[in-house]
Amino acid sequence: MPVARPELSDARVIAHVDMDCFYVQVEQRKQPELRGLPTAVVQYNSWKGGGLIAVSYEARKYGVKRSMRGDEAKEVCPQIHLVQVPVARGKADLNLYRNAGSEVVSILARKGRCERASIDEVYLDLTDAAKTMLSENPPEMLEAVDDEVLKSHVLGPDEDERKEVENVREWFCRSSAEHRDKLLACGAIIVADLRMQVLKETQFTCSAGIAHNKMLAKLASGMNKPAQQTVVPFSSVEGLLASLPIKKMKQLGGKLGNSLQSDLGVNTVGDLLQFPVEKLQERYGINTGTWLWNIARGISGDEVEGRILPKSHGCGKNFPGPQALRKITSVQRWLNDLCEELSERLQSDLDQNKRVAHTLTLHARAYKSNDSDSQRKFPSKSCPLRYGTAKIQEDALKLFNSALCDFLGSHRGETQGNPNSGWGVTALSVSASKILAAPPGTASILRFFHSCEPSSSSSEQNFSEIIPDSVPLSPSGSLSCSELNQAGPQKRSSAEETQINCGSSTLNRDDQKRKSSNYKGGCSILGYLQGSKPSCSSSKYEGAEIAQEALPVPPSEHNPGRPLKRSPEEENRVSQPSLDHNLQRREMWTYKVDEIDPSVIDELPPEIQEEVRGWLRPPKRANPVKRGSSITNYYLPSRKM
Ligand code: TTP
Repeated sequence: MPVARPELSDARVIAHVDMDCFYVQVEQRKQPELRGLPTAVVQYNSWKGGGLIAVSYEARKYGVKRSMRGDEAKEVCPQIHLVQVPVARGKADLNLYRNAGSEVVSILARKGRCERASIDEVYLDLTDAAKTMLSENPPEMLEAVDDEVLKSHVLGPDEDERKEVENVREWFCRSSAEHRDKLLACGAIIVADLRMQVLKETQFTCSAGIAHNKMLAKLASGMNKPAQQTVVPFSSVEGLLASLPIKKMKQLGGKLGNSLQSDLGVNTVGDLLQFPVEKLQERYGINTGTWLWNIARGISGDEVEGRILPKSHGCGKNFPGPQALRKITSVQRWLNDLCEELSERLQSDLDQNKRVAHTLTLHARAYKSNDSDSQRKFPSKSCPLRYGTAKIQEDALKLFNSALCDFLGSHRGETQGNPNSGWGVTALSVSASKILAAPPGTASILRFFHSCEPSSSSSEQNFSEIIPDSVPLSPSGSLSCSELNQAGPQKRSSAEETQINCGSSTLNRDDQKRKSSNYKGGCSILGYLQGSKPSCSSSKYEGAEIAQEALPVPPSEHNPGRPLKRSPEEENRVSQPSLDHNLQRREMWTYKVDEIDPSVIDELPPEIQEEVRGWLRPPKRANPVKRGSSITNYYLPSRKM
């Protein structure tokens, strides 16, 4: 639902930058021989050569469109080069394009607040940079204006201005211009420069819109493509909106736009001007009514959010027609693949950006084969996200089972005996959201355990306890799942919360125990590392025991690949917990203490640093361990995990 926000100031300078035929450009950079040739990127499947998802401007001249199949594109443009999207785990692998988008964002973010709006679009708030330029180096004082600036399109100056301005150079350099237009001119000069930097550093072209708010900037960026920019002076807003078809406006492409057309006879955004705000509010509610009244006047107070990283991560796949999944085992297989990819992306987000996601959501599209009520939506379900591929897979399957129960509704009885009958899944996706900065030390702890654990699953187990749950246990003690409105914010009301308690999908007591033993500020590191143990132990002995379990000594000449073997006396001591026993365990924990990278400890929360340092005080040892042979190697960043 659109949100009505008053315009903060009409002297803001906002740019929307959109890459040109982005996937094609990424592929052309990989294969430079394709540059300048009609090219399209195809999401391959065997039906008619797969679907086109990006089309070069050269191919568009021949009438090739994104909606076409590969075979159709060949018919209208026989010389077209079709490049397939890379495939991993049986589905499109978009990492290449995501990373290319990140390269661009890092350049565009140099001049102001930057919001990554999609894989290839960015909003910039250049107000401060434009103000600085206007005060220090105003365009009217420039001896030469860059060619890229002069290629800008300045939207329809009104009659008075037209007399005054004969060409783009004059528009940029007018000393008589209004202050807000002078700021826009500075913004456009900055954007032209940024676009040149993007081209030089990445070989990609992009187009941009420069205006006083996000809505107008976005409208303008698509007006002149490829590799051009369009400026919307204040005086041209009314003219721009007067002829803009209502469906072209973001958020008016669907039901709301249909209603405006059929119920109010509104065809262009400008047509909305005739309706008083009360009438629009009465018909569409206070918020939407106010928003409609605002957009008719080019008013939009949305701010550029300072966010260059994605808000969520998602992996999905469609299973059209005969490919629909009809068995739990097939769903599980695909879910496992999707969760594996999601887990990898969460891991690299944590490593690179020190961020953790807190909510796991499952979405699907499905049908019931023997039900006339085929409109029923497959509910989306979410739960707190536990890190580690196996845990994400396990939770995603539980969410699916729970959603399937709800979806089947009254048919549940019939299908419970055979959950593999009577339904088909045509799309499946998992996403991770509510991404926040990781608590200090999280990444180090994870690296620490990943480095030392021979099997990733046990390290994942430990790490999963580090993530605070986003949803508390429900009063009954079972883990809550909530249905999410896919389009809206992930706000959870108690009414929305539904427990997973459907047959095999009920989360087990181990899950509950883990939830209740999460780290609470001030507890020991044990709370971070071992959710199934008492979370707030004050005993270093227990700490040593856990550390020992969590840190198998890596193979070395002192320990050739198997646990330390105890002597008979040691065995005796182990059978009776005693001070000696503690020391023995402590000895095992401190076995390679002098080789532990202190920076790992520095990153832990202060309240547990002291405790850990207590464990790590180097004991006097008769036989120092040979350096380079053991845990040090496991910590080295260059070590391949
Ligand atoms: P767009 O920005 O919509 O389009 P584009 O960059 O290919 O072309 P234009 O110059 O007209 O902006 O999409 C960006 C990329 O996202 C696009 O290159 C491919 C991908 N994409 C899909 O995979 N599926 C889709 O349905 C759309 C619209 C885009």
